[in-house]
Amino acid sequence: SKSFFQEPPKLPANTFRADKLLRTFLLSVLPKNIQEDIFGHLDYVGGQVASTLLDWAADCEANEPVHVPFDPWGKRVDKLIISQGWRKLEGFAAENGLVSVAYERKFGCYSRLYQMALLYLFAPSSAFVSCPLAMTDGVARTLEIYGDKDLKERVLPHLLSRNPAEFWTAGQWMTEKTGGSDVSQTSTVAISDITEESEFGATHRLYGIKWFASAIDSNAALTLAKMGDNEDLDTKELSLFYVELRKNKNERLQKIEILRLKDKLGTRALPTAEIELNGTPARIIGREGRGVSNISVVLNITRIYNAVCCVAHMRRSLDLLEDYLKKRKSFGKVVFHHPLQYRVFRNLEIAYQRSFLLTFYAALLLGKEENGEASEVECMLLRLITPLAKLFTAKQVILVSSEVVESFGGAGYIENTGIPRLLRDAQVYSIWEGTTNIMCLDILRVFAKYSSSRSVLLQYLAVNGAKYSLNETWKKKYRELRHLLESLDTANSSVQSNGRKTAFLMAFLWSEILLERYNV
Ligand code: MFK
Ligand code: FAD
Repeated sequence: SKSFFQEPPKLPANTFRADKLLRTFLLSVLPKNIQEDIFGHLDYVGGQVASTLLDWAADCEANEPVHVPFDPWGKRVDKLIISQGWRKLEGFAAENGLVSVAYERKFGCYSRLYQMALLYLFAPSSAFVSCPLAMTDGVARTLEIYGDKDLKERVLPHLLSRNPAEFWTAGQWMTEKTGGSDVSQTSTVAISDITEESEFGATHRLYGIKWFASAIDSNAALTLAKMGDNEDLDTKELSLFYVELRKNKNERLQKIEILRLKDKLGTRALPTAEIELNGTPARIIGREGRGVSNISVVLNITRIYNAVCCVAHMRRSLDLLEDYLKKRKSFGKVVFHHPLQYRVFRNLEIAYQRSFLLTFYAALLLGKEENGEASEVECMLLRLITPLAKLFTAKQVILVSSEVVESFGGAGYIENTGIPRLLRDAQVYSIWEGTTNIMCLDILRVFAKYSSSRSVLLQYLAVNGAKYSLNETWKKKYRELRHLLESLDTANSSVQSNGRKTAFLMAFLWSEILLERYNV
C-alpha cells in the first residue's frame, strides 16, 4: 500500500451545468425569454466558482482577518487586516450583480430568483462574503422602504453598484451582551445632541456596545437603540438607525472602537467584531419606537439568504462526496455502490431537495411580493415560508454536513482535506439571523397575529395535497398539523412547546407538495 494514493474529491468543472435540480426548477418556473437571457450568465458564474473563486476563498481561509488595536507606541489604531481574496470575492459579487440584480428588476418578479440562483452558485466558494451581501441587500431594501429621498440617493447607488471601486457593503448590529433573541434588552442609547452637520444627515449620537458585528469591514450599517432623551417613549421601544462607517474600505472608524474580533468555531474568514459606539453619528430611519418592526425587513431578506446558503452548502458537500465515493473502494467495489452507503447518500439528497424547493419557492414569492404581483394569499405564504425555510434548511445542513464528514471516513476528520470546515461552518446557520426556536416562535407569531393565516396555510396544503394525490402518511401528518393549529387558541404553554413539531410538520407537508409539483 506504499504506492497507493487515494484520489482526492473533485468538484464538477461547472457547478451550474452539473446542477440538475437548479436547472429543472428554473426551466419550469422562468418564462422562455428570461431563461435565454440569464442562463449564459449563470453558466459563466458556474465555471468561475469551480475554478478562480476557489483560490480566492482559500486565500481568505489561509489569511484570517486580524485586528491590530494599537500601534507599536501604544496609540489606538484599530487596524483591520483583510485578505486580498476577500476583496476579490467582493469585487466579483459587485461585477456580477449579486445584490443589484434584485433591484435593477430587469426581469420583473423573476429578478429575485435570478439573484438567488447567482447567490446559490457563489456562496460555497465565497468564504462567507455571502454574509455581507445578505446584510447589504437587507439594508438596501429597508432604505428603499423607509429611507428619505436624499439618503436613498446617497447610499443606494453604492449598495447596488456593479463597480467594485464604488460598491459598499453594509452590516446589521442588533445583538447585545444581554441578548440576541430578545433585543428588547438593548441598552444602546441615542441622544439627539448632534451639532455639526454630517454628510449623511445624522440626527443622533449612539452610545453602547454591540456584541456581534459581522463584516466589520463594511461601509455602513443599520442598528437599534433606545431614545435617551424622549421620556414619553417606553424605554423598551427601540428605534432604527443608519450609521456610515467609512467611505474607503481601509479607513479607520470614527467614534467606533473595535474591541476585538470573535474567535469562532467556523466562518473564520468573516471578521465578526465586538464594538463600542462612543458618540457614533447616526440617522434615524422610519418612526421612533418602530425599530424592531422596521429592521424585520432586513431579517426577512437575510433569512432567505441564509436558507439559500444552507442549500448551496449542502449541494457543495454532496458534490464532493459523490465524486469521492465513486472513486473510493472497499470490499471489492466502489463505496458508492454499497447498498447501505447508497441509501445514506440518497437520503441526504432528499434532505437537500426538500430544502432547495422550500427555499427557491420562497425566493419566487419574494420576487412577486416586491413587484406588487403577489396575491394576499401569496403574501401570507411568504411570511410563513421565510422563517420555515430558514429553520428547516439550517437544521438539514448540519445533518447533511455531519454525514458527509463521516462518509469521507477518517479523511473527513483531517483538517487539510477541507472537509471538517464543512461541518464547522454549517453550525452557524441555525444560530445567526434568529435561532431555530426563534423561527418557530415567529411562525406562531404569524398565526396569532393574522386570523386568516391558519386557514390560508391549511387550504393551500389541502388543495395541493389532493391535486398531487399525496399518500396516507401525508394525510395523517396533515391531520396532525391541523390539530396543532386548532389548539393554538387554547393559550397554554404547550402551544409554544409544540413550536418545533408544528414547524417540522409544515416543512414536511409543504416540501412533499413541491417535490411532486416540480417532478423531482
Ligand atoms: C450567509 C447568509 C446569512 C448572513 C448572515 C449575516 C450575519 C449574521 C447577522 C445576524 O445574526 S443579525 C442578528 C439577527 N437577529 C435576529 O434575527 C433577532 C432574533 N430575534 C427575533 O427575531 C425576535 O423575534 C424579535 C427580536 C423580532 C422579537 O422582538 P420583540 O420586541 O419581542 O418583537 P414583537 O413585539 O413580537 O414584534 C415587534 C414588531 O415586529 C411586531 O409588529 P407590530 O408592532 O406591528 O405588531 C411584529 O409583528 C414585527 N415583526 C417581528 N418579526 C417580524 C416582524 N414583522 C415581519 N417579519 C418578521 N420576521
Ligand atoms: P440567546 O438569545 O441568549 O439564546 C440562547 C438560547 O435560548 C437559544 O438557543 C435560543 O433559541 C433560546 N431562546 C431564547 N429565547 C427563547 C424563547 N423565548 N423560547 C425558546 N427558546 C429561546 N448579531 C448581529 O446583530 N449582527 C451580526 O452581524 C451578527 N453576526 C454574528 C456572527 C456569528 C458568527 C454569530 C455566531 C452570531 C452573530 N450574531 C450577530 C448574533 C446572533 O444573531 C445571535 O447570537 C443570535 O440571534 C442568538 O442570540 P444570543 O446569542 O444572545 O442567544
